[in-house]
Amino acid sequence: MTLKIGVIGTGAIGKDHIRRIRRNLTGARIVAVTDVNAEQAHGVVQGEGIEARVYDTGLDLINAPEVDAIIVASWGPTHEEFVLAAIAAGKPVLCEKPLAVTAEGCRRIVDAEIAAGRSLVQVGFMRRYDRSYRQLKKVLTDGAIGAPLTLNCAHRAPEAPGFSGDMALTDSCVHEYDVLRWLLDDDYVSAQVIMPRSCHLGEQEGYQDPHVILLRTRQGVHISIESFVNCQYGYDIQCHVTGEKGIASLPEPASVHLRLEAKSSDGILVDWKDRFVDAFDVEFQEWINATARGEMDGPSAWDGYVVALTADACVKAKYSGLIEPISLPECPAFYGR
Ligand code: NAI
Ligand code: NAD
Ligand code: ISE
Repeated sequence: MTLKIGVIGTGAIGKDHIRRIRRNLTGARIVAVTDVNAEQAHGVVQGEGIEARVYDTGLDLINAPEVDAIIVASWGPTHEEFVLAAIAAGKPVLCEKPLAVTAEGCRRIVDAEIAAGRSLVQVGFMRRYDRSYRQLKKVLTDGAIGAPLTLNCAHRAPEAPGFSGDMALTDSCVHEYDVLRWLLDDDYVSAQVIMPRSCHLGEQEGYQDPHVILLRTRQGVHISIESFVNCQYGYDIQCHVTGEKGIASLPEPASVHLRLEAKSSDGILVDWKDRFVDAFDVEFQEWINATARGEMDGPSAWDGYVVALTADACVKAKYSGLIEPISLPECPAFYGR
């Protein structure tokens, strides 16, 4: 069976997902697209040479009879409406992060999915599908370094086009909030945000950069995340876990080691698309396979909601200067945790 997919949003990442489904993956076909910029949507259909109908609105696409499943890759503030409409139509939906721009919006999605009685929603937290994070998780699960005690992480990007305000806490570090609780199989109880001296590039754009985010988990693990989105030198994701008897570090992306002109060096990637290209492929292939079986086994609406509550606590902590509690409601049995 070929899964017939409709894509909402044909911008940077929507276009990329269409390309990967057409060229790299199996079991699915793009049959419909839409974008508020209709010209761009038509351009993507032509450019990729796909036979897909261009719809006027996301709601038309969701309700189109030929569409089996939906990918939401439009701007964050549009996600909630589209995910709720997909649930109402009874169609599986993979929504790029954030699930919704407020925790209340995420909760509405959780409640709607439970009321529908079927798992339909997956959130685009692709790091869970990254080979290096999966390797690190296996080391922890196997108990190789004993119980994890502290984590030292970094989310560094060379530049942050379009960033403003607290987006480091609400837009990019959401990947850390998700992948670290998945890695530890734990949940957060508190957040603190420390603001070091700001870099010039952040200051020019009117926002603080870097931030240091401190999270504590139920099991008492202490996590430190350096978020630095104007670091200039590369796109660099780090995660080092100190356990009772050893340290496990996220493997570096493979690169040819050079000894050249009196220097010994390794390359560093600069674009998140390159760093996680394989993870996106695995994420979408696994989603297509599970959806074709009538299942849903990726990051859930509940995970999207927990991440939103964590982001809210981090923003609160940034301005209060205090350690802010993260009070998670009990996970509904529907999400099986
Ligand atoms: P973008 O701005 O390049 O593309 C968004 C597209 O959505 C635009 O073409 C825009 O015209 C369209 N759009 C906006 N509102 C719409 C609506 N109501 N109906 C139809 N189309 C609409 O943005 P980008 O970078 O592609 O990001 C899209 C989403 O992907 C965001 O939610 C972002 O957070 C997420 N994202 C996820 C990443 C990841 O690592 N998983 C990385 C980058 C983005
Ligand atoms: P983008 O601005 O390049 O593309 C967004 C597209 O959505 C635009 O083409 C816009 O016209 C369209 N759009 C907006 N509102 C729409 C609507 N109501 N109906 C139809 N189309 C609409 O943005 P992007 O970089 O592609 O990011 C899109 C989403 O992907 C964001 O939610 C972002 O957070 C997420 N994202 C995730 C990752 C990741 O690592 N998982 C990386 C980048 C972006
Ligand atoms: C972007 O929004 C993402 O989601 C990327 O994965 C992230 O690492 C990048 O820094 C963000 O801007």
